[in-house]
Amino acid sequence: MTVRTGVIGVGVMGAEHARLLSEAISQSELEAVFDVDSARAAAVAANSGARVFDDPMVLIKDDRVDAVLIASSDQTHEDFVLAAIAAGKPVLCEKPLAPTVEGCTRIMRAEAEAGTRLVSVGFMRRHDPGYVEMKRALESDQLGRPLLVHCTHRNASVAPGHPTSMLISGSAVHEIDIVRWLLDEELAAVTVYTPRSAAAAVGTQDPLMLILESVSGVLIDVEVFVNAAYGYDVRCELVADRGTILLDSPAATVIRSSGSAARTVPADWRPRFAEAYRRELQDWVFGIAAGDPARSASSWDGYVATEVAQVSIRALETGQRQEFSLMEKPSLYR
Ligand code: ISE
Repeated sequence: MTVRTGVIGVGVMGAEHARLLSEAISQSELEAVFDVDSARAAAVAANSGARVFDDPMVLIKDDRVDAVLIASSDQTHEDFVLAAIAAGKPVLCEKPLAPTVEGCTRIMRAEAEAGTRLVSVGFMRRHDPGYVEMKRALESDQLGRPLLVHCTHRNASVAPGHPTSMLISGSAVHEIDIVRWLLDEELAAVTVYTPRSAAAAVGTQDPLMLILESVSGVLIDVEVFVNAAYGYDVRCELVADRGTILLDSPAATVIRSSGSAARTVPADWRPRFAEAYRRELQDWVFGIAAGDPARSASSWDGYVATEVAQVSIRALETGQRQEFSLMEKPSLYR
């Protein structure tokens, strides 16, 4: 079976997903695209032969669209995900599933009413070979129980006035998801620290330091620094009873010259997570073809990420440690 996908939103990430679906993914065709900027949609379609739609809701219902990928602006996600569920179609939604907890809850309710899981959330790090290897090492019991996780998340720069809350809801949300997935447990509480702000950070408190506590007592520190200047850098070190595992920033080459050894650092997340995006889409398409359309991050994971991010923003704003109180996990996701 070939899975024909319609992509809604072909900005930076959506255009990359569209390219992968049309060129790099097996059993996949890019069938349709929509973007609020019709010239952008036409440019993507011209390279792939996809049809351009001027109404995303018509795209979702179209008979030749088997599955929907949503990479439009955050506040539009909920309506498109709900429409895909109503049409009975698998849908992969970029994070956040919805910017509000209420929106995520409505999506979980719609999926429960449909009686089947159709929604995947684009937490691509779950498909990154490095994180997959970390999880495998933890599960093998070679290292014993996890005790601490040290996370670093740096972007080269953001636009002036980037809201400080976005350091949590747009960036640290990846760590929130990946540590839940690695540790296979929920988070219990958060404290957010605000060190001196970087000279390059205009109108933004940057960096932030989050200290998350897991239910079983693992402590996780997350440095989020979005004006790090030198490039994009994501690292993670897990400390366990009998050893540690370090996910370093990977580099294809090291240049040794003039008395130094230099590794290149990517400019942003697209080269760093290129393989993760490819594997995420391939696994999604193979899952749909095999009748198992939602085997990655679920609506439940999307809900938890939004809930934890929102409460962490409250911790930032109040300067107080905050505890998470998640709703009971619906049976569809157990
Ligand atoms: C961006 O929106 C992403 O999702 C990237 O993966 C993340 O690393 C970056 O910090 C965000 O701004």
